[in-house]
Amino acid sequence: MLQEEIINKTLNTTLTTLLEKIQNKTIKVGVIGLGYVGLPFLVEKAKVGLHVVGIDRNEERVRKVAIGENYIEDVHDNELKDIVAKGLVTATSDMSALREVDVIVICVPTPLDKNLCPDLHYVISVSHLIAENLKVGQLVSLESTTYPGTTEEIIQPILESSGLKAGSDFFLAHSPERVDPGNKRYSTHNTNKIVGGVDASSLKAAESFYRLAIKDVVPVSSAKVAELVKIYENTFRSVNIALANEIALLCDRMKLNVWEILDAAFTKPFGIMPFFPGPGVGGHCIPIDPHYLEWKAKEYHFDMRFIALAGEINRKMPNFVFDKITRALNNVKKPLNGASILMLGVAYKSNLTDHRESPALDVYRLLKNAKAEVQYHDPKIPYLEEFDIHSTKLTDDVLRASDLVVITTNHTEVDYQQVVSMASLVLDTRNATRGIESDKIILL
Ligand code: SAJ
Repeated sequence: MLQEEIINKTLNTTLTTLLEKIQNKTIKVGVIGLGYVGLPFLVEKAKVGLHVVGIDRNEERVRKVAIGENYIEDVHDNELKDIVAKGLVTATSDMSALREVDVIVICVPTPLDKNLCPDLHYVISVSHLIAENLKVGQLVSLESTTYPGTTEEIIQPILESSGLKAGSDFFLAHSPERVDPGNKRYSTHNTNKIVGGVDASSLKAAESFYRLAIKDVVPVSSAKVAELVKIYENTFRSVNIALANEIALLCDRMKLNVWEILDAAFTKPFGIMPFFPGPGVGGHCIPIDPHYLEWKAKEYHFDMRFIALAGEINRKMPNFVFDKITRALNNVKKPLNGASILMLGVAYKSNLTDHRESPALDVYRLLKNAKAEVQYHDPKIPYLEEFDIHSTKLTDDVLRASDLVVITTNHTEVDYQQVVSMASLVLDTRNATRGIESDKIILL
């Protein structure tokens, strides 16, 4: 038999062996990173009967997962308890556990550094640890959102430093997470999933794996394509949110109600999609991911101006809110210095307990620096470690004592009618008071 045929035969054997294990669900899965992407992913895979080991360097997370104690909002407590009780889930901080699995899924953060440049140190360090434990026949899939080229240009060489070859000895793919925190309709299971491999065999292996727990899998021609698809999705949101914010800035000057304009525009039954202004853009995705693409594009001497402009507009919204607060107090002859201000909501978006990158924190900083007396109430966030402050109980007295109430997150459980009745002035940056008539309300 020719050398070529021997290689192909081995290749096919390695791939077919993995595909068979996937199809008969005897594979074991390792999920690295047990955060808002990794833990829901782990649960979905265990729910279809796969044995999954959760791996995280955070011992507290490992301890909680090992005993089935949930800490992620989008995971149902009972589901995690149930799969742990069934013996389908274990957890460890020891990366050598990777030697026992067939599929390795990377769900670690991909943040920006202080200069808005990609910070891949989590991905890189995890890739080196995987390379130390990599075995023939394993599939490695990156879920973390990143710039096109990361899987092939960064991860693949690190993994191949093990001496194993991607596409023949092991398989490598990118399948971007599409988690929408707080979304009650779309979960990991019923959100269609993009999958791209570094080669045809890797795509075949990854597609087969993802189909076990996700209804619709969308294969694309490469890992790079899959990476760009996800970044485009988030850029689409960032740019459209920025457009809504820019219209709000113009309406402020034109003394027009931006919410009335947008509500009317969204009555159009086609060719438009609702986006709204706000105090800024928070979360771990929209303010961050598009800048991964902006950075990569420069390598091709290309300026992603929409991304830069959208980021600039969205980042200046907290200052715009601060400016509105200053003007509102000035109109009632109250200096900002010493004014008692109650901020309603610090989560980055409604009905979540997550306040990472929240624009409300920027507004709080600006008010503190201006020596206002600021407190906050957020029914979902009892304590802010960044400022070592606790959420104030929302009472009529607290509302009456405030010179201004600023609504920065529109949690649905807050009684905005009561807020408007008791407060003397309300700046509403989220149109949470929609339908309430009062001259106390100032809209963004
Ligand atoms: N925001 C606005 N106006 C809008 C929409 C959002 O100001 O019209 C603000 C929100 O208040 C929040 C920020 O933008 O502070 C981001 O909100 P988001 O819902 O766009 O982003 P995430 O990070 O909660 O979740 C998103 C997913 N959201 C949706 O698709 C609705 C999706 O883009 C990704 O699947 C996910 O990030 C991710 O993981 O990339």
